[in-house]
Amino acid sequence: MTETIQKIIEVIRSNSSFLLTSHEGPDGDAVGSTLALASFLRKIGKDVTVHFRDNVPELYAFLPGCDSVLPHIPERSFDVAFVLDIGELRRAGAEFCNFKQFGMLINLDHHLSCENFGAHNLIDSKAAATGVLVYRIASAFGYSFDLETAICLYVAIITDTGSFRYSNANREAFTIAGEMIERGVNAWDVAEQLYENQPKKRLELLGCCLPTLEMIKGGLAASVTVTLDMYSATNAGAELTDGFVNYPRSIRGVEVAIFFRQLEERKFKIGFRSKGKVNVAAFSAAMGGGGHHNAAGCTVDGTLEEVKAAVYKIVEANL
Ligand SMILES: [Mn+2]
Repeated sequence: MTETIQKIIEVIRSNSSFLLTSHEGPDGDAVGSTLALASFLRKIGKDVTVHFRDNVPELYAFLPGCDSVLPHIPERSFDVAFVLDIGELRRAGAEFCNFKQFGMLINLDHHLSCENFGAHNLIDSKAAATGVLVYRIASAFGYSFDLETAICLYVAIITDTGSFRYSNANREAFTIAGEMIERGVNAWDVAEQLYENQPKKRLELLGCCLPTLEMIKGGLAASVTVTLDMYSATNAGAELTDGFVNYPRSIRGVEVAIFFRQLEERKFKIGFRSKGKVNVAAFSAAMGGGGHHNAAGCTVDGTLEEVKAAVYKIVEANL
């Protein structure tokens, strides 16, 4: 057990109320790791409040504890706040960042670049998911994993490893997943919830998105775009665009896929995905963003033409 895990366990043992949060636009690891920690802490008798700036995507609504997530932090104090999977504290949202009613902040993360904003920072970029860090803590605590906690941890790992396909799918990820199966998680039930349960309008939105495919640098990179007009045309929202970037990445010869997602008239969220040879965290860092070797992102102001030109320039120069 590392010293940091030892210290975090001491903090858990000696305190009773906990506030947990993760990043805006929560993904499977954000939701899964936070709800796994919430489930573990509740089972050992702690008072736990979970706050996310944004709604939990419908896709993860089946996760135990999802209905207890609060859009606003209650007016009270907490002994300890945990921030999970976040990279930068500001991604927790203004409400959490302005909230000061807790005695200590603990940071659990696996991003390549993560600020050391906590009193304790358990940061390991080799961990496949932040859920892995929650597992290490609960496991070192001596916790016997129950089914609810197990489902949350399994989802954190399966989503952040792309169903065990990405290079971060290491032995520890498989071992923990295997243990969670032993605790009663049914792999097909989870896969069915995550991948065989799409609303029809997601496919309609994908139908608008795919014709925007552009090849860059002789086919080494490829991009697709989703605009606000496409949302109105299909009555679909941004939460349904998860995974769209995998289509350009799936093309033979493409090393880097780029997803332009319009946030406002003159504001785009840019997602980069790599097949592994290229570190796309460097691309997003050049544009003020962050992320991992294989998955990174940033937000850029401008028209689609301006944003594409700026991004393509960086990709052309660095690929
Ligand atoms: Mn993660």
